[in-house]
Amino acid sequence: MTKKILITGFPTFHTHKSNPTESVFEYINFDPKIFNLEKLILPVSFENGFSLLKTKLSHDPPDVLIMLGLAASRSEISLERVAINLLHCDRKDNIGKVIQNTKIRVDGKAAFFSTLPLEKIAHKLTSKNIPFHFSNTAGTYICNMIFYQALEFIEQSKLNTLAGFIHVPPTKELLPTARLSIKELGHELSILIQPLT
Ligand code: PCA
Repeated sequence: MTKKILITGFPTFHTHKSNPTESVFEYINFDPKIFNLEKLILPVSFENGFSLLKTKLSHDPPDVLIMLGLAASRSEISLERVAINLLHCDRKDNIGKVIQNTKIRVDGKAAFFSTLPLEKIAHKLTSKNIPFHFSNTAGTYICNMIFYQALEFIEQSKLNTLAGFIHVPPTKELLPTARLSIKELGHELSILIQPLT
């Protein structure tokens, strides 16, 4: 059976003029005989950020869920290891809301670990000389929130979906001094997903 991979991204937020995770899908190469790739754009919203993804996971769970987000201050792919039960940011979401010192789920677990095979992915990226690092924090803003909510939902619903979060660096379209164009980022992500198929 062909595997289903769902990749999520976000639109522009904060002061950034674009978000590579909104458009990079067009540059990810894959063989549709081996796996199906679907994309879903999630709102940058504390209140509604997870609802679309929750509906998708409830009705049509993929084999693999890769959540992408922009980490504007990083220069390479970050393999996120852990989502924590905390929201704390000065930055508004796209609705204008700020949340600080607040748990995502009052009585929830402190954290969830990514269930993607990160070591396998790291090995593949290394073999292709693609720079990356392991990250122990996806921040305390929307990306961490979606990461936490998705892993909690998958665990509670006993889904077989492997899921994790990948932060991507800004691309040249966003920051002229950036290392990568959106097309090159698409190439790096095409390599990253190979071990998941
Ligand atoms: N990055 C933000 C939210 C949307 C995005 O692409 C984050 O790291 O939380």
